[in-house]
Amino acid sequence: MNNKERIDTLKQSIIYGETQKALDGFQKLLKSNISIKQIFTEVIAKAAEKIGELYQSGEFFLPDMLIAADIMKHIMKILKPKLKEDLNKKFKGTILIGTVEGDIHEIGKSLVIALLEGQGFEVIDLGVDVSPKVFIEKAKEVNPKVIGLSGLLTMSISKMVETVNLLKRENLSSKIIVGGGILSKESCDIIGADDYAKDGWEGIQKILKMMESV
Ligand code: B12
Repeated sequence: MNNKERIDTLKQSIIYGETQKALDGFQKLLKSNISIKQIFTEVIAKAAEKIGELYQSGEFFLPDMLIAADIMKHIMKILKPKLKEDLNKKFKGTILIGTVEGDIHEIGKSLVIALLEGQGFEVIDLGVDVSPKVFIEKAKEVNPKVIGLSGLLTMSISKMVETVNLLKRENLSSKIIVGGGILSKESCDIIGADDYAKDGWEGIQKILKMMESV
């Protein structure tokens, strides 16, 4: 197998959720003369892009996306320290993300994080049940370009309102995006966030645009 075939095989096994095959293929690529940067740009970023397209076109469903995102997360864990130097050179900015206070749903947030990391963003995950105070303290400390609030419960909307109000009071330059099953454009307007994403892929597209405008 030549390098191009190795890259294509790994990409396909990530996209189609063949976990063991993907992890084996990744280890083989690490031992080859293919650079870490190439693995990142030609495998991970391309696979993330393709998964998003398949999901948007209705060929992929959530479980397909979740399995693929999990494989990418595994690979990124090993790749990230090796990539650090390259990533720092073309640093796109930090994203702070968490599920708001009172809400412990984390699957959607983890998926968004895996997709963002697959694209080479630096993501700080505050976890779940994150109080407005913790969002504000961390935002002041790291000055993220984008802050992502996740929430799946109806009551999470009022927590988002509270968090966004406090963040705005701090006059931070960060853009705020909200996401999670119950949200809509209308609730986003009520919350006062800059934008809303209905799913992870739309979130990535919107965050990319936000990054350009900050
Ligand atoms: C799994 C689940 C749980 C699990 C969570 C496990 C975990 N570790 O996350 C458990 C069992 C713990 C749970 C608990 C509860 N749950 Co629950 N849960 C669900 C369920 C079935 C799936 C949620 C899910 O993971 N979806 C898949 C992910 C991928 O979708 P997603 O989160 O929407 O994320 C996508 C987008 O929204 C977006 N996105 C999400 N976050 C973000 C953030 C940003 C920044 C961006 C850009 C995008 C983005 O991208 C993601 C990927 O595409 C839903 C029903 C449903 N079908 O949604 C109910 C649901 C959300 N739960 C519900 C409820 C009521 C509860 C409980 C109160 C139940 C109870 N009585 O104990 C508790 C609440 C606990 C708490 N305090 O949070 C209700 C909420 C109703 C409401 N409107 O308030 C739902 C809708 C079920 C229902 N129909 O009644 N739950």
